Amino acid sequence: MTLAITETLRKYFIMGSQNCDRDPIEILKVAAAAGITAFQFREKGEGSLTGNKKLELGKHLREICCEHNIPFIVNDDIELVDLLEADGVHVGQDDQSVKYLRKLFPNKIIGLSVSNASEVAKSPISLVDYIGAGPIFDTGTKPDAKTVVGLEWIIALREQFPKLPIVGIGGISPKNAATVIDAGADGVSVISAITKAENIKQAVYSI
Ligand code: TZP
Ligand code: MG
Repeated sequence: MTLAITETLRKYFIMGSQNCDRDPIEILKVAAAAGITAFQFREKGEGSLTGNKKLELGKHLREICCEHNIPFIVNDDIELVDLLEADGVHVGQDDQSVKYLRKLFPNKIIGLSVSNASEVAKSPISLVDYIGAGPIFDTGTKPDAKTVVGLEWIIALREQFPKLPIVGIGGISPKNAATVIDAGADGVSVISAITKAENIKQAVYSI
């Protein structure tokens, strides 16, 4: 059974090996069994794998998502989208244009990060399946994260786009996840709340 995109976004786990001090394959297995609704392979930044090692890890993670019927989304790397037969791709403002991606992947999930009103103004919102809004809270995971935008950003986006699937990102944890949903997001995307959790199963339940 395929979930609607808004349901898919509800517990959206993002991870690359650089985020893990345990085996990423084991982390994803536990998170998938515990009920994440989507996964993004984001192998980038300091300490990340490249080339064949990146591809090999991606294959393992993709397989786990297949077994659990969880959409597998690739961050940025268009070549990997094809090689891993991903369900979708997520890009930021400075990556491949959404127009180009939509031509390339007419039927895949396309997600776009937006952090402020001027980014929204220059983005072809009608061509994306969802937007990632943030950073909502302080995050130690992304050194070059943009200015923290707070829950106000979710509220503003929801007002402007009543029907657009929105997922919050940045500093989201079991402690504050509900506030992101209450502000109008369809879901939360998290990295460290799961990769660094003592009890991954519990973390997935509580976001
Ligand atoms: N984009 C904006 S904040 C962020 C990304 C990829 C990092 C989110 O990581 P965490 O650990 O959930 O704060
Ligand atoms: Mg990017």
